[in-house]
Amino acid sequence: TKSLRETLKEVIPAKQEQLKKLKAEHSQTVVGDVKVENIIGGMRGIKAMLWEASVLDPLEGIRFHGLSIPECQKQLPTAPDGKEILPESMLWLLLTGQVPTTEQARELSKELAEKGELPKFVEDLLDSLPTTLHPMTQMAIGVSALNHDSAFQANYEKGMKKADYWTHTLEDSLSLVARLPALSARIYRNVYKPGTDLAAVDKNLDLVGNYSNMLGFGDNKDLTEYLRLYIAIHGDHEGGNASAHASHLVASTLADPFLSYSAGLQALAGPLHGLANQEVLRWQLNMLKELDGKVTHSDIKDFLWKTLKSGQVVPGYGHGVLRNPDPRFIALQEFCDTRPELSSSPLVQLVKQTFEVAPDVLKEHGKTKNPFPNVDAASGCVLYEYGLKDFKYYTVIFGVSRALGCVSQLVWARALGLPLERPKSYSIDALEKLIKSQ
Ligand code: CMX
Repeated sequence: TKSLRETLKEVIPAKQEQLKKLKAEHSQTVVGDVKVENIIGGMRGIKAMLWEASVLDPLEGIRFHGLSIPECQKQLPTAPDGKEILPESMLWLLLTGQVPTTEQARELSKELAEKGELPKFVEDLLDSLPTTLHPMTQMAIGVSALNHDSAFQANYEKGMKKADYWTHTLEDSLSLVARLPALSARIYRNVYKPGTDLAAVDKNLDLVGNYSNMLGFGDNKDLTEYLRLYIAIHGDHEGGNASAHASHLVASTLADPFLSYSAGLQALAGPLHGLANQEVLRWQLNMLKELDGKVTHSDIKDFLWKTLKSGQVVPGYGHGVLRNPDPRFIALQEFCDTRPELSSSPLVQLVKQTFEVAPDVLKEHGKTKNPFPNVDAASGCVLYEYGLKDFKYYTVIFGVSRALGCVSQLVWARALGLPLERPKSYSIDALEKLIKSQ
């Protein structure tokens, strides 16, 4: 069986060659144009980034190295006691473009568990933060501080060769992913369960088995399975989304994976991005309370209009790229359908019923380009039903997941020698001048 490092050593030269050929033959080929609406409209639709691990189709949703979510669910190894995708398998796929064998996935689980302890100073740093500080801010601080031990930075200072960049980036990336469960669980303990014991990293458990255990939910096998699925399928969503793009931009300065991913987390903490899952739950719980158990389609419709008329967005609906229901939302709904305790929950039912009503209301409202649910519409209600009710914490779980894609791209960016990002910007005056000169 080949190790992760051996597999990467094999696949990287072919990709380097492919890019070299593309550059030589097509550097001047035009693949799109830039309109003023793109410049003032958040760069939507501009084809401007190279991102290896996944590509998002507006109608079909995400594919990881060509594999759709249902294909990943069929092909990627699971935990020994589980049926859901193991995030380690997803990480292997994102990094190498290959489906790992069960043995390869187990080896990666073992390596991550061995590297999973936090340095003492990071534990002390997290313990010193006020519990009123948002868990996402704490996470970004903790991840940033892990750069103390960055192999990339240490070797860069020693003057390493460019050809060695990716190997040290890979070591940092694995160390970052390995430490996220202990880091994130410590934040959870400090904020929501102060004074309780925190389990140590168990060398025999997979990444999420450990995470769930350290969160205090180790006995809840259903929640652990849900977290595996959630973390695997949130892992990457091509490069232009705010967290991936922020992480990629910072990485393009040759900042190490810890600093780069800390920037990704800061972007994830915004309400239009990762924070939406906490907003969805708050909003659905309010709806449940206000409708007082008597939930009909017409009641949901009225509630949706009330939200829209008060000038707020319907959280969990809409997307910058997608134009259909998000396949990640569908995968999470299917998880709920297979478990009686979830399918009978009024909250989970309400999420489903909202899906039956909201697209038509949003179409009638007429603003959003995508009236369908994104992944955040479903993710929080399951956590809530399984007893993880602290919804300010939910984006941290997204943050554990999104690292998989961001670090995979970082390894590829170093292996392919991608340059510093530096797009051109214009002031309004300069843009007007540019338009006149056309
Ligand atoms: N409810 C009401 N109005 C919405 C809407 C929604 N769910 N989604 C978009 N709109 C509005 C926008 O606010 C915008 O209005 P203005 O013209 O007044 O500014 C208009 O429709 C056009 O927006 P769009 O092009 O369809 O959407 P964007 O690409 O600008 O934004 C997103 C995408 C996700 C930020 C937006 O749909 C939204 O705010 N959704 C709710 C929050 C959410 O669920 N975020 C999570 C996204 C998933 C993730 O990345 O984590």
